[in-house]
Amino acid sequence: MVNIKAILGDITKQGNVDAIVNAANTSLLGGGGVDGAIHRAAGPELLEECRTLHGCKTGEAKITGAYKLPCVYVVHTVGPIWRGGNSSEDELLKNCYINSLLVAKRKGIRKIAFPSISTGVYSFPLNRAAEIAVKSVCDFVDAHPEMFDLIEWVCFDEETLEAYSKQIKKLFGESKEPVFPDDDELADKNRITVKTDWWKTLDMPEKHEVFTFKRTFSPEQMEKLKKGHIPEEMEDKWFWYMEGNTLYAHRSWTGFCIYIISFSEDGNHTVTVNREPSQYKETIIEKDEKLINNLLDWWA
Ligand code: AR6
Repeated sequence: MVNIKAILGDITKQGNVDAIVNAANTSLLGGGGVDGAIHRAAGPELLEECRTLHGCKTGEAKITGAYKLPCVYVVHTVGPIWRGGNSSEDELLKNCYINSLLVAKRKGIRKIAFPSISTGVYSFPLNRAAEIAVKSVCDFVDAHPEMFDLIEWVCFDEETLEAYSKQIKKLFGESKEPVFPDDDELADKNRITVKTDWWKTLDMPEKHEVFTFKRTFSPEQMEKLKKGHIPEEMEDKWFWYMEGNTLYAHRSWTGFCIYIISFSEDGNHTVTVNREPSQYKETIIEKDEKLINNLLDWWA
């Protein structure tokens, strides 16, 4: 399932995606805003390649290499200039997103980052642009659910982040802790398949405990566990993911994996408890066992 999110940042610094999208102009020969930043970071070869494309119409998209940028491709799309709303601006903005995704798809791109197209120099009202952007991407993803792993907006300021986050929450719902929604459909929408290379796990400290506990899981519960979970805010929240039959449970953004649970087919599972030495003084196995069972009730 695709992970759709908005983050605060500079799109030229995104190394976790295969492609970034440029909010260009019809000449494709560079400009200000995010376009200028992308050309500066990519180096002059990007302009060289853009010259061979002979421009791009509003709402359409073309693709180039990324040169010195940390990703592989740049998709160039041309957003509409805001002229009051009666000049097909909405439709053209929607086309930017759809055509960018189609062009990316043809190159086998699975992770892509967008800027907030048209809301800078081109003056498209921010909330309206965010609504169209997120809706267009969601419709595309609904029609092609297996095509992308990550589609994100890299927002340059808080106001833009807020606008896109609001729309994403509206369409995808907000994942809540510690009670997972009863409604299965909503619960599934909030789940993304967590990838193990999204963060760094620190080496296990010398002091750690190991114990076993008994519990059985239905195949459906196992499937849910296998998807993993990342809360929207990472600070002081649980997140987990599975690799093979082993579940890694982290809390917050620290690199320490607190519980490593190796599931065994005979129902006797092994837990390794991993304390971050400065935060946890001692391990009381009964307490850990209780907590793990509570967490598994919630996660499975
Ligand atoms: N990373 C992410 N977002 C950025 C960055 C960055 N490094 N820099 C700016 N933004 P704009 P448009 C944000 O004006 O409205 C150019 O001259 C910015 O804060 O770049 O589609 C082109 O050549 C805003 O939220 O694009 C065209 O002539 C968003 O990116 C024209 O501007 C879009 O702002 C296109 O105008």
